[in-house]
Amino acid sequence: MTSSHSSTQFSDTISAIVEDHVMLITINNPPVNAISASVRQGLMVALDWIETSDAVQGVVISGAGSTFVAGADIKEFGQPVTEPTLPQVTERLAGFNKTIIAAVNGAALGGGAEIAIACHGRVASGRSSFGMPEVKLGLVPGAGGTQRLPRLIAADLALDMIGTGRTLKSAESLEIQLIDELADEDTLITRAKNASLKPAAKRVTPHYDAQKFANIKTAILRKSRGQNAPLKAVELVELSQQLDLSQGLSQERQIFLQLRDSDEAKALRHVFFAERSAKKPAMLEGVSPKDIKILGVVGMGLMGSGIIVSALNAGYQVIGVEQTEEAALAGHQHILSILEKNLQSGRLNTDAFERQKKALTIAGSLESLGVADLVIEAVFDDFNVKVKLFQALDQIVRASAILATNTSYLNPNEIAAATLYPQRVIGMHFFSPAHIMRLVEVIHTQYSSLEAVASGFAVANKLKKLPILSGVVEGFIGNSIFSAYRREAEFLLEDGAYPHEIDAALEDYGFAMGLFAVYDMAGLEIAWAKRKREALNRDPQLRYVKIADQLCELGRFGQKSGLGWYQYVNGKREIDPVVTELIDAARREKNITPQSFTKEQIQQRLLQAMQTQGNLLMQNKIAASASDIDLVMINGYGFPAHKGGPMFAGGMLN
Ligand code: 3H9
Repeated sequence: MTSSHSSTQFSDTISAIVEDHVMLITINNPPVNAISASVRQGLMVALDWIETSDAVQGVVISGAGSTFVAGADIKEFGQPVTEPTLPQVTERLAGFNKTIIAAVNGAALGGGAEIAIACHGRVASGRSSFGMPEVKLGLVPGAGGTQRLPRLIAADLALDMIGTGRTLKSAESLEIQLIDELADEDTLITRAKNASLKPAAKRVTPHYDAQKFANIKTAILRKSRGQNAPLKAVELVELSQQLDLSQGLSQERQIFLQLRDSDEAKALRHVFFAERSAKKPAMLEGVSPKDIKILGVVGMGLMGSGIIVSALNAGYQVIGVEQTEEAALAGHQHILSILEKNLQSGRLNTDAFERQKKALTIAGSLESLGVADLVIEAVFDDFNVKVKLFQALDQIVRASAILATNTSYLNPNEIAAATLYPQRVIGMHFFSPAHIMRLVEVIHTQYSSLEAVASGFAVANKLKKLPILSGVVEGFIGNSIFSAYRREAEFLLEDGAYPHEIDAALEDYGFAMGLFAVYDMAGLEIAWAKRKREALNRDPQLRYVKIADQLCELGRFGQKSGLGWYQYVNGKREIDPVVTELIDAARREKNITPQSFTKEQIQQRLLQAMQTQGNLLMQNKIAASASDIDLVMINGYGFPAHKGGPMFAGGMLN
């Protein structure tokens, strides 16, 4: 411990200052004040000191910078536990003989929220937020959260926070009495200091709504899809209602330690760090993006409207263009209906709603795009249509503007080559519905300038998306891996597994829905049309499964027609003997003796297909890393995050 005139340093990350008999402890561990060993040690030393000091009558704990504390240091989770542990720290805070108030200046997440609720009171600024996101890391709160939170707020509300990991803004935290006072940023510390000089308020465990608790529990269990952490979270919150605090805390510790070393937690930690590293692609190191203020979106169908809604949300001025005034008006109506829904659900307040409406201009011709800094096209996925559009834009937009194509399957190299300035052409492959799905593949063509790519990447980030860089290959990263996966699933059909068996294996693995059920839901005709276009160029030597084509020839286009890979009786999915017979006939035709497959064998073959394609994409420098591939498959194709993605699951990263 070192001491200057007024401030004391208890460890590298914990400093304190005493004023008017109150010690203000500041946790300063940039960038997010994660609770590393130095934070835990420093807090304990500070508490030792305060315990014996007559000069200190109250204590305030706050965080330096804009975060209170973002939780335990996730980087330490792979390593042996070192003392003092966080549960020891929170226990000490909770039982401390002087009043300790948390001055919550920003996000209090995980262990950060646990520190705050172990204190004897909480004063928070409008910038604060509270959450226990441990389930998203395959964990449960491990420093008292599962036991103290349901004693502080109603148990149903605690279950919702702990079981879903959702974060609450300051107003909601106040409403449910998770915090005692809301203060302006400049009076936060003073108000907390005053509170610390009063005796800690006696709390009565709040009454909770048993029916609501049961409903929340059911929803959490239904969404868990093979994940263990949410089940354990529910179990621990239930225990908080049955055991005394110390028994509950010891159960929590035991379960936390088991989960911490589980495959699920390792996989989700991988995803956490994969997302952070995807934000800083090596290819764009040191490259500054252009300043993009006005976005143009051509095509206001489902995809274009979704992109426009995201762009309005991010604060851009947006010009939406359709071919005719009529189509533009229809697109406008659709966008307004999404904004209105957001207003009704409270996602937008009235000011933001009005601002977003004003930020959108609609036009029935391209001329208005002369002022746009970036134009994203979301028109019909046809080469000639897109090239004609980009050539027209070449005559309208400024030379400095960037043109992005949202194509899924066309070759952006060829689109770029047909334009005046190929270096300004990139791909921005959004996923539908674009205002909801996070993934955006940002495509660098062979001509794209790094500045153009960096600009597309920065815009996607500003839209609060997850941009992943991809080189040019058919289907980019996602659809190219998805094709390999789909192809293997169809081989499996011929080799002996039926659609419902493959779907059951996928759902067992953690997918929300099996592949064939998803096909039926999305409709089979678009992929059929694509296969027909490609038929002429198909290598006859390659194995081709024609069952999907035969289904379409029979008019079985999926759920909407009541028939697809399954039959739908009163909306319920059922095995269809007609499909079974088609599959059996395909096997006979190729002289394949069907084998029987276990769930694990099916899962293994499908994973292997994804991994092989993933490795190829890395060798060909289409994907920058295995973790980027994992993020694409998790965020665009429903791969279960708690398995870490296909590359992680295949041991390519651990
Ligand atoms: C826990 O608390 C368990 C306890 O219950 C029990 C223990 C016994 N640790 O996201 P960003 C890094 S589990 C280590 O890009 P933003 C991150 O890697 C924990 N590092 O910024 C990145 O580093 P780099 C429960 C962390 O502004 C940098 O900080 N808590 C941690 O978009 C910036 O992060 C959580 O799950 C951490 N806990 O978002 C909260 N957090 O620059 C996890 C961040 O080297 N964190 N880093 O790439 C978050 O949700 C966001 O980071 C936050 C800021 C909202 C705080």
